[in-house]
Amino acid sequence: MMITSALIERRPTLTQKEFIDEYLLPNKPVIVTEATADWTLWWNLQEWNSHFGHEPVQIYNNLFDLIDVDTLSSFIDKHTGDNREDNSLDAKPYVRWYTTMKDVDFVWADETFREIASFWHRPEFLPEDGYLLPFSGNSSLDPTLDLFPGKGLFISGKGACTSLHCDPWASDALLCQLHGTKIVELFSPCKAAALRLDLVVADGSAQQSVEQNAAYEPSNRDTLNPKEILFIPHGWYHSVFSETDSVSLTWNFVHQTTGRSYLGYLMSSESEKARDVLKFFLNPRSGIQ
Ligand SMILES: O=C(O)CCC(=O)C(=O)O
Repeated sequence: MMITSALIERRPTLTQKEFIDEYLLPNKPVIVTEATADWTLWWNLQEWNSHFGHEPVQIYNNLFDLIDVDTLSSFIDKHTGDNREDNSLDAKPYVRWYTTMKDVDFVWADETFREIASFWHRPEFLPEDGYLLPFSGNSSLDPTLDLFPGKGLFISGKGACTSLHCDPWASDALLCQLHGTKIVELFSPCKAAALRLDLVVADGSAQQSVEQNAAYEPSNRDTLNPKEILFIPHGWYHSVFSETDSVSLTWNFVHQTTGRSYLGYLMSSESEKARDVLKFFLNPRSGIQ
């Protein structure tokens, strides 16, 4: 099949105004390459293991179904590096170690994020305030400290993937690549209907038939490298393949700039499914540390 997908636009840095006017408002993906220049979180898997290996983490399948809870060191031993247990083509387990997203006790990553807070900072292109999700009122938010929906560490072995999906809550996302490389495919919202989405989302096996059909070619296909930040706009279906063992840091948000789509989502029956998460993040204080 001829691949004609475009690369994702890359910018070294962006001001907040440039980010809002050129990407957030027009709902367009971008990779920012130098916004993390002074972060110091470039740990390899052994370093993550030595800092947090004893911690229990959330382990998911190729989408967002929780399949296990195990220690990080056990996951790293079994599913990464040369000792990788699983060389089959089956979906490989994936650590998606989220911080608190609803009012229940769980193996959330909150404490780990507190411990790494001094090793990174809010990318300067991202607004400090004006958030609708989490609802921040007049306060500013800091992703190193405050809770955001979908905030977490994604840790995966070579060959693991996150199958085609669209992020919930009509939210935008940042995916910051800390270690290893990932191949990212993005489908613009105008392709959504053609993807027969309910089938693809409900059953990861449909992914393959989508990939084999030229009509479903991604709008963009690119490799996300260490230190780069990918902006994934709301309504864009995407899949992500770990080309190597990988560590990423991610969070979702809705800024007032995209409030109109968010309002449409809140008024739709779709938002019913996310009632617990919305309730948690719409309480002005619950996400703010
Ligand atoms: O990095 C990944 O595997 C998945 C990232 C993603 O798709 C997301 O955060 O929505």
